[in-house]
Amino acid sequence: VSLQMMKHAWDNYKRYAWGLNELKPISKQGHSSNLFGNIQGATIVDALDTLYIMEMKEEFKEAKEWVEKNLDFNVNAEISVFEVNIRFVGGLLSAYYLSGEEVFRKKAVELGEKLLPAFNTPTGIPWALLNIKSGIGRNWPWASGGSSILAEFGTLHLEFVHLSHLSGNPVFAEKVMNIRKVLNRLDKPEGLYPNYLNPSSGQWGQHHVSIGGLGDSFYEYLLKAWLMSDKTDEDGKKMYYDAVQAIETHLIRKSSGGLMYIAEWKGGLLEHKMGHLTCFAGGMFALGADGAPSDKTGHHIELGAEIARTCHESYDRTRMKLGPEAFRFDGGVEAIATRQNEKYYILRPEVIETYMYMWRLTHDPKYRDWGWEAVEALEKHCRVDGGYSGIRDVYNNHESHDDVQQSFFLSETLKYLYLLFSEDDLLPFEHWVFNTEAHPLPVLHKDDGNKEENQN
Ligand code: DMJ
Repeated sequence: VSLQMMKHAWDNYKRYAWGLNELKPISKQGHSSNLFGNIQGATIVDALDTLYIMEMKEEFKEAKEWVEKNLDFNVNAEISVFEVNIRFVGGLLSAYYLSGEEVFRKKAVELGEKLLPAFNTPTGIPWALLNIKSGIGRNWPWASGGSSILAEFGTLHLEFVHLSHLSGNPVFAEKVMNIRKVLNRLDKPEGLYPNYLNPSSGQWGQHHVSIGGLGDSFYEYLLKAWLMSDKTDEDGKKMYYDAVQAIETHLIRKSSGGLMYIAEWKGGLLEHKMGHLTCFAGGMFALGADGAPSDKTGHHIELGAEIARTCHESYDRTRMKLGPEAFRFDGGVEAIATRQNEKYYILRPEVIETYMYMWRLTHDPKYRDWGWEAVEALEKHCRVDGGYSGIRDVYNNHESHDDVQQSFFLSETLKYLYLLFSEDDLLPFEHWVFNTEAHPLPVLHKDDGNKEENQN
């Protein structure tokens, strides 16, 4: 089924928005996001590995030809360093490792080089935004006193380690190792990492802590850096398990109805809200269970299972059986969105991602059942003639479509669904880690002298 869904999403993108970043499935035209400046083709690059894994050979070939002829980084554009890294660098790296086609390696390294000026700050903590022609960087104007964002500068590590591995140039890995060094020098309030860090002063901005938006994939990349290093990156390992300990003590709570959730922390006060983005943490806890210190393996699996259950409830308690952007545990509600501007669903993957990890790591059939419920809901409410669209209010009787087919729907949501219903030996966890946009990167085995090795 996910293959049919991929075909529908891809064919319509091809028909109405080919070469542009994303598809508007209702108006049947292209959608350009300023996150990628005027770099084009986000959906193509994000979808490459999904096409490959699903054995959509014709489509993969067309996509590869587009990359060869048209993917161009010599543009005067201000881009989001994080978004371009996870979608474009990540997508190209995976396409290279899966297919062995040199063009993807070349483009990934070329783009990596374009991103390097972002690190030209007093501390080496990179800017959020970068003009890839002039090399001038800056931060989001809304981010606490000129700060960089934890989930942005903390989500470069996997890709940059691979860029060094593939190019033979150590500079990429050095840049991300320095980020670790800066973080390790700083005092952390209650052992937690604030979402904001000033790249000039090297001091924390506002003390907001979140395992959802602004924080999320920083934690994910600590764990995955350790796994990707064939469990040699002891620093990454320690930082991850220490952070989880602090998260458990200060952020994880249980509602009176018995649902475990991860709250947000603002200068010591809890906001009893959990984002759809936070739901990825169920899969992360389960993935990290095996290496958990002092016999805590079962406990980390249990954390994953509880978060999966809560996120499933957030879907089940809506009219459309698709989860809201954020849900609350206060004012008499549990796992329900109460604010109108938190009721949307934009084809995000995190809940299905967690089902996939829980399935692989426990084989409890309920995770496939839950994934199937999501498939049915997507088909019923998000599928339209011209592709798949997000929904403005998942509690409503009638769909109001937002008219965007996000590129991560092809790279993540559909890939994780496909993996959920595949055998465990398709991209086995011993050999692959997924970047935060679901692009698989090979584990760099200790005895792995051969750069060209293809672990497919
Ligand atoms: C994706 O780009 C990535 O999963 C990122 O980590 C968070 N936001 C979207 C999906 O929701």
